[in-house]
Amino acid sequence: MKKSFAWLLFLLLFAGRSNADDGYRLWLKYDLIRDAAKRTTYAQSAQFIALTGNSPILQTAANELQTGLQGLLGKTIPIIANAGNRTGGIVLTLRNTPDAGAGTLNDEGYQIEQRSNIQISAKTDRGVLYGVFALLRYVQTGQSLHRITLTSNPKVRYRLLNHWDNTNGTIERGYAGESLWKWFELPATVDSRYRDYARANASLGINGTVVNNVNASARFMTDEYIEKVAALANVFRNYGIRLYLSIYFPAPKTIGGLKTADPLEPEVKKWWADKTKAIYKAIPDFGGFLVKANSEGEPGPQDYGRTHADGANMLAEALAPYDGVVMWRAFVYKADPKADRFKAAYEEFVPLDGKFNKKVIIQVKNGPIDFQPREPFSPIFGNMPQTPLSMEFQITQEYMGFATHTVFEAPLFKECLDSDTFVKGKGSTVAKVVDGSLHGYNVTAMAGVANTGSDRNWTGNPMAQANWYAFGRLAWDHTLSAEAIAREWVTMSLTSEPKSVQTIINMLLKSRDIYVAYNTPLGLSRPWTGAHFAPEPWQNRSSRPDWTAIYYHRADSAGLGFDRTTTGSNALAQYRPEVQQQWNNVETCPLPYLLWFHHVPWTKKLTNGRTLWDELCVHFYSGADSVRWMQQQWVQVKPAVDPAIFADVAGRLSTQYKEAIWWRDAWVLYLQPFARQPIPAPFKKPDRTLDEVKNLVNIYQMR
Ligand code: BDP
Repeated sequence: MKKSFAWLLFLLLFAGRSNADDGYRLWLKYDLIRDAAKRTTYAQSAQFIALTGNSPILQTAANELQTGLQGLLGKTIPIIANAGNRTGGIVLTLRNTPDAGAGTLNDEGYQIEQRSNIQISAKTDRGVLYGVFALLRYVQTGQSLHRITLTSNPKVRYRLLNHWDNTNGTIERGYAGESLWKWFELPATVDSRYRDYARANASLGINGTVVNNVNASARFMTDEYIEKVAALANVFRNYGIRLYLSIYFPAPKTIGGLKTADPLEPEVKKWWADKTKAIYKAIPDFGGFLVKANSEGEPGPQDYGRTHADGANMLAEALAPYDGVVMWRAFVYKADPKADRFKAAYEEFVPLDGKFNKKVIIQVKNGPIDFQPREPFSPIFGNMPQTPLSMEFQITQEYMGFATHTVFEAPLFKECLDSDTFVKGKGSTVAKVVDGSLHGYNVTAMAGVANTGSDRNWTGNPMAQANWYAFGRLAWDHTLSAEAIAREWVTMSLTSEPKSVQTIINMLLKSRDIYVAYNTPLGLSRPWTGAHFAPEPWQNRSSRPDWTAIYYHRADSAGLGFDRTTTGSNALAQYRPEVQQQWNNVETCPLPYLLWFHHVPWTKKLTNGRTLWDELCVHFYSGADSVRWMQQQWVQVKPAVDPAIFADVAGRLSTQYKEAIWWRDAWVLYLQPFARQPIPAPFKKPDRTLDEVKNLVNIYQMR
């Protein structure tokens, strides 16, 4: 009896929702706060919303505040033009001069203070908008507004999503449906979802979006497509989001009719200058260009004997009359059987330090290879002191189980950002390189490859919304902890019931290590080929060696792992001595990075006393078992989360479990003949053969 009363109370307080939740509202749910006392307290501070100043973004800010509070408090708060002598409201104010009290703010920062009114002030309307979302977050996460004082500035200037979306509606490495952009309908028909996309991003502080794939179509430079993207930009603008385009480097040839795309040719320069002018005519706040050049078969300046700097600078000159930037990607590697792909980007880019136009930012993936579940930080960070470097993270789970596996990426992002490059002594973290504080760059950026698509809930797996959220929050403030971010997201998106919140946070925080354990433990990488989903550690055939799996793990009868010390490729030499010291000794190298840097004998005793083979088995088996644990955790929160979301995630977790076992079996059965060791107790031999697993994968790869 007692128990059922407690449940009733709980349902009233936390779970009172009438409709199944389809996940569309993301973290901006604004469901009524069930606790009437709390509601009254908030309402006392929010009797009106006063707007001083006028701009479309300020208007957006006031409307967002009104909508949010309407949902949370269940009452319409009037928007008035001027607070006059009134008290007890929320005042949105632009303060342009530092002496007006906003001296500690940068252009997009905000300050929230409670005096007779709650003042949300900023130097720009975007700052006010971010302040509004911060205030709403406060209320959504149950914090008191009483005497609130909050000042926050974004730590990097350009905070962008990168969409790998194509003109035909597909998304490269997208797992949540089709592209959000309906190119066939644009510009005449403007889907209301574009606005919802913009507000979700603005609520995190994201201020730019590259709408098309880095493997770019030249069509985006045609008048037809410029008109289409301009229609998107018109929607995004009201939320402070600028639109950027990926470019196809030979566009002057393919659509411009020129004989060359050589960046030093005057006619090519002129073509880009004219094109840029046309884009700015249609999109006055256009953000700039993102470029993948001489990378994975994409053409670029090297095709004409020119450098990345020649190419990037030519585009920067085209952008010179405008407030736009060039984001030039450092994701390059050549098909050289003798080379170590790990070293390629550094070798091509570090010598160009100091040679780039000041409008150029070099966009570097977090790791030296390619968005692996765990990689050491890219050695480029810290080694180009005269060039602004942007961080590129991958939010979409290309290498992390697509939209099926639950993997919370904040710990991965943080691990990289908090890594110490030692370039200016201890504490020279990657984050300090990226936010410009280490080398004094004032052009700073962070990009995340988006995981959004046309699925109703945006990200396919409802839990993957947390990764979009985490990227945005960290792009604003990389000092936030993964736990704090998880807490915000869970509370706003899934439930506010304290025990369930904690259970889900625990599950999220462990999920990445669990994935790594069954997928690529101890520093293994790229056990996939084509589809990047199913295990194929046996893959040894491809048009290029670095597109096989055996290139990366190097399993043989002697051991496992890629020797990147002086006896091997010596990629470690690209890091500072302090970093080398952490990783170059097989006896002391931290286990998560071991096989990134060493070819380790199967029976070698590791720092924890186990042999390499036994340790691998522990990871594969306990990793797969931990997915069971995640399932159990999820079952416990069932009463506290929406039934539709519960069922969706539960289904995905059960597939994840099946696939984790598949990964475990594939690795163990493939590696065992090299290791010639028994599977250690208490683990049981897989109940299928290697051929059976291979067959499963073959079927998976069939069309
Ligand atoms: C790889 C992806 C490929 C991308 C490439 C890139 O498999 O689809 O085009 O990265 O970042 O991981 O350019």
